[in-house]
Amino acid sequence: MTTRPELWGVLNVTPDSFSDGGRFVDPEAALAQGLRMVAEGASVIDVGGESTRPGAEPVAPEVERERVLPVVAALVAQGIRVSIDTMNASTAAAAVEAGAAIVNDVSGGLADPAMLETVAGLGSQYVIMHWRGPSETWDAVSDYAWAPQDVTNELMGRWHAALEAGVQPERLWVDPGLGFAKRSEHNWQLLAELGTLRSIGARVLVGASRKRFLGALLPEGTPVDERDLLTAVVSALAADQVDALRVHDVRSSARALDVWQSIATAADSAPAYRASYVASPPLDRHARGDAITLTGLRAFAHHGVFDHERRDGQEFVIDVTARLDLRSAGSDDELASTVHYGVLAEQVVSAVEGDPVDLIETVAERVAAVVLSHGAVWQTEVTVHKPQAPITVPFADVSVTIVRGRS
Ligand code: PMM
Repeated sequence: MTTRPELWGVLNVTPDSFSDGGRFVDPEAALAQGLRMVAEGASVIDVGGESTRPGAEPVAPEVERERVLPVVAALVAQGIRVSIDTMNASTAAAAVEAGAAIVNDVSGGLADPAMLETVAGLGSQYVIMHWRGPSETWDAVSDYAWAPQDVTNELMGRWHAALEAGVQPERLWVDPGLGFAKRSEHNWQLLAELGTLRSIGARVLVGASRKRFLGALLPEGTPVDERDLLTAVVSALAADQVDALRVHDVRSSARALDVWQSIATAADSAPAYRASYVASPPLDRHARGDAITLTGLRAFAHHGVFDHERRDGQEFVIDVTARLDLRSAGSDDELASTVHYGVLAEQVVSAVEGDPVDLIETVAERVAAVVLSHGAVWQTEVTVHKPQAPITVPFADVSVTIVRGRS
């Protein structure tokens, strides 16, 4: 079952944010905008009091708190789930005290050394965004060997730091930080390979909304809010891979998710037999050919339609191919990132040696189910050989092969 991602509405109570600077500085206007975004489909309002726009003046934490706290409190009083977008531990603590449920830290705990411990004590959720430093350093730190892998590795480091500080894993989110020390191509690469981020095991938030790499697709001088259509397209295209999307215009992204959801629901309602022969390859084309293969597994069992086969038993030989994305295992060298072939071999043999059945087709289905019980495997090919089958003419081997996958 496909789950629709949440929409987090951006509420910048700053005089100088790049996309909506100055519009919601007045707490009443901010509350009205928050309520509007919730009515349009936002389940979280992300309140920020310091612009992260390149060149923006840093804001003292006291000023930041003066801006955000009345707005956080007013939204919370309306029963709205609030996230506080801050790099300052003191602002995070005050906002959670005022009722915020999430701390969204664009620095992933790097800007304020007190942040991780503070969050650990607060009990709130915590968004670790990918960050390589303040905007004035970006020119010097925007090189990546391969952005999806580098960003994932660096986020993994921050994720471990958060765990070490005492934040429980179920409270953590990760965010690739689109536009932060990333050139245009890096943002597109990250969007193309969001699956890599999922390997961290935390929920994934993505904020593409109105960012410059989208604006680069429009004629020069196009107003920033015309990037909302492009943002909405990103929302729909990323929906399979993320848990939440941080957007300024909730309405257009909610509409885009309606379209995505209608397609996803139709896919879920496909008849069960479809799953038995159609497998969806990973969205990521780079991983589609990856596989673990076991050949010549031997099992002794009592399958067959003849009495002597049931009584005496015979040898069955099994070949199995399990297709799964092996890139994380290849980069982190961790057994936990793949399927243990020794365990898989034992499971296959034990499935074949189970209760006797008439047909090797049935044995093959049993083996396929065992292989697919490993969640990472998206498709399996199983061949069951019966070299001593009761065939009255000389023969070398007889086998059946099936290909099964999850839909
Ligand atoms: N982008 C901005 C600010 N905060 N937080 C997260 N988690 N992810 C983002 O991509 C992100 C963020 C950029 O500025 P904006 O508030 O004007 O969108």
